[in-house]
Amino acid sequence: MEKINCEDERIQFLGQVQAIGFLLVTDSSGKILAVSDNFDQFVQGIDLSTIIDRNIAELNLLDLHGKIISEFIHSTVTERKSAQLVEVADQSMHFTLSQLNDLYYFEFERCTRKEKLPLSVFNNRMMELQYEKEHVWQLLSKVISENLLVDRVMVYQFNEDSSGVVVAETLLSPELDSYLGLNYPEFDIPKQARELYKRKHVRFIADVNQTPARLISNAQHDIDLSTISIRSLSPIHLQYIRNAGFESSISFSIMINGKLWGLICCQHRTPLHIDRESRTFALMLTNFAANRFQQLKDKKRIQYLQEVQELVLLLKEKVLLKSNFFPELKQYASHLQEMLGADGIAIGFDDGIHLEGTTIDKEVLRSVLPLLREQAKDGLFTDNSLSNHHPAISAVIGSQFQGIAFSEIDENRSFFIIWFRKEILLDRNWAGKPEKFYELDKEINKLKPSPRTSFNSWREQVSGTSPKWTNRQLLFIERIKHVLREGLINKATEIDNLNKQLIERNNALDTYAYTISHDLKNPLSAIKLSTEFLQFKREVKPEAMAKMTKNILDSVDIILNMLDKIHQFSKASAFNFDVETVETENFIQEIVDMSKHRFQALHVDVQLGDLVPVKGERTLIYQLFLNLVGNAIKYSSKSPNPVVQVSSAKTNNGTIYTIQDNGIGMAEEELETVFEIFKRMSNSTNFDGSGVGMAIVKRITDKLGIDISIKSKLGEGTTIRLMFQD
Ligand code: BLA
Repeated sequence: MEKINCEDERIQFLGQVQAIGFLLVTDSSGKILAVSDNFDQFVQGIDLSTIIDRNIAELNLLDLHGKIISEFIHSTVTERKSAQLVEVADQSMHFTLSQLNDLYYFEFERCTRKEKLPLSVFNNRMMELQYEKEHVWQLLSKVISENLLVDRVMVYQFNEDSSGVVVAETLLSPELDSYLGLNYPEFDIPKQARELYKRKHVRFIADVNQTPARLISNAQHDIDLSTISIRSLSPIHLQYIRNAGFESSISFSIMINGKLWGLICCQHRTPLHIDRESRTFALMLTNFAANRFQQLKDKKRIQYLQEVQELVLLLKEKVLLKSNFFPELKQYASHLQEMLGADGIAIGFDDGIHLEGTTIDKEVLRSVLPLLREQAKDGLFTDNSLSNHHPAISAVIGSQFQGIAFSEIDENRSFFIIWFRKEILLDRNWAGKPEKFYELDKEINKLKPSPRTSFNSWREQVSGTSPKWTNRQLLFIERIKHVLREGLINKATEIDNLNKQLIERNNALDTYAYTISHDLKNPLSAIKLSTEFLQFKREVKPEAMAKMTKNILDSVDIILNMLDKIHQFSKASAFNFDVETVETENFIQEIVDMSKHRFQALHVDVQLGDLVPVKGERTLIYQLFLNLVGNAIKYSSKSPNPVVQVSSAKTNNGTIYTIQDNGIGMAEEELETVFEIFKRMSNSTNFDGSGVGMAIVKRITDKLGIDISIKSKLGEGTTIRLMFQD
């Protein structure tokens, strides 16, 4: 037989209001479309059967307020509400005019309160709530209990599966059983009711046994009573209240961040019509408490985030800076475990696995790793009921662990963290066995749900789960993953940098190694030339003698200087050269003379312009010019009118040197390879050389950060430009 579900009941279209008031519904012109059939009990002298289709103004009952009503109807604002106390046939009533879609609702409700609530009461209650640090809900239930004087006030929190649990309670009568900690199934407050309660924040029933008034209507559609305070509640729910042993109830929505977080549920054993003003007061207190609760929650969240931040800083400082951080990270395993409220933790890195707390053993862990990876999305997999959701994983690691959080930090390094949570057997106490009963509705021949009759505590053992990972904890996992991943990447760049340094150092070593074999040749050949000269000439004029010996001694100095640098370099683990201002003037002439001798190029016209001092390391700068000026002289020595020009100038951001010759030049297509070692230009075969000089030049300019550019034309000459930084 067909079953009707709880959530199918159209609770706002049932067309009934409570007998504590009456309702008129009009269209925008004031024409009455519906009236509750108890109208004539409140207003005498008007025949109920004549009301429909008349204009509400004709009823005269609204004389006093006609102006307000017509203003209301003709204003352009939608969704308005106004409430005030009015006298209807000598009765004090709360009158509310509201609009929903195209309909206007004139709602009258008896006023039961004798005197107005003093503002000071409200203020004091708010202050109390504002100072509460821990038990906001308990305090709220007490405050509401004192003000509404109902037998039971409960704070009911929705669980994630929409079942709910009583988290705070105040009982006025000690003989009532406490419901604190009891769970209620999802269908006690079905979906459509929860949806409605998001929009309308108070509902109540003054007497579950009072016959409701029915709406008489000729409207096209059922009238939507969503926003009507005196709406009579669902008959199924009224039966529920009766079954629980109560005759009246009232509830308020607890809204947090736009979500229905829970309800304040009040029950009373006898009929009780709580006045509209008291309801509004209780709702305001509820909203106030919700804000306070949110505030405290935010505070705790910030506190947690601070703790996370502290741990992150600690990891960065103590772990990630270490060259091998796995051993250091191990020290923080228990900290990481605690922050997540886990029973055990496993940290894997390369082939190592570190375990702490209660975990599975390493071999089992290795075998389950592929399964975890399979489930992970963006390197994350969490669950709190493995045997139910992932039996294959549960089979490997065993049913004692139901909770797992797997975070893959770097798959290549097999770097991961796994948190474990043990199963906990929960006693879940229900207010009555959470079962729906169905009875046959003969009229429609369908099975209708009906509320349970026993609310005696019923204990359920919940197995196969461990506590859920909260959003905050998931955030923590993400944060740690991010930090460690970043650390790992930095580590990689650090190693990269180290490699670069090593290469640089090798380059520098190379430079000096080439120098030994190459550049020592210059001063050595100068010595050789001078000595040969002295050998040949029996009688040497004192000036010539002085010049020759000076040449020899200078060359020896250069050689000694170079050897000294090489020695220093091989001694020092890090080759840090001194940058100083180098007076090129002091040695360029010397280089010119030496090169002319060496390349038998005395005829080359070397024109030296301004020689501005530059910044760099002495020996390297010397070698740089030795090679460049030497080349210019060598490769122009066989040209018809060889001219070499060396000049310099200061610019805005450095010093520019130009070394220009009109020698053999280089083919454009060969320019690209000019800096390669042992590379000789095809037109240079008639010249002495090894193909090392320009490679050295390049290394020196790289090392000292000098910009070098070459312009050359085959048969016309070469211009080299050096840009020294200040
Ligand atoms: C509504 N059910 C409600 C409401 C509460 C509860 C508070 C809101 C209406 C009100 O304020 O009375 C349930 N009351 C509780 C709970 C506690 C309490 C959980 O005191 C404990 C703290 N109810 C059933 C079944 C159905 C059902 C089987 O048991 C469905 C077939 C329906 N409950 C039901 C419906 C409403 C409801 C339809 C909406 C009532 C309405 O607004 O018209």
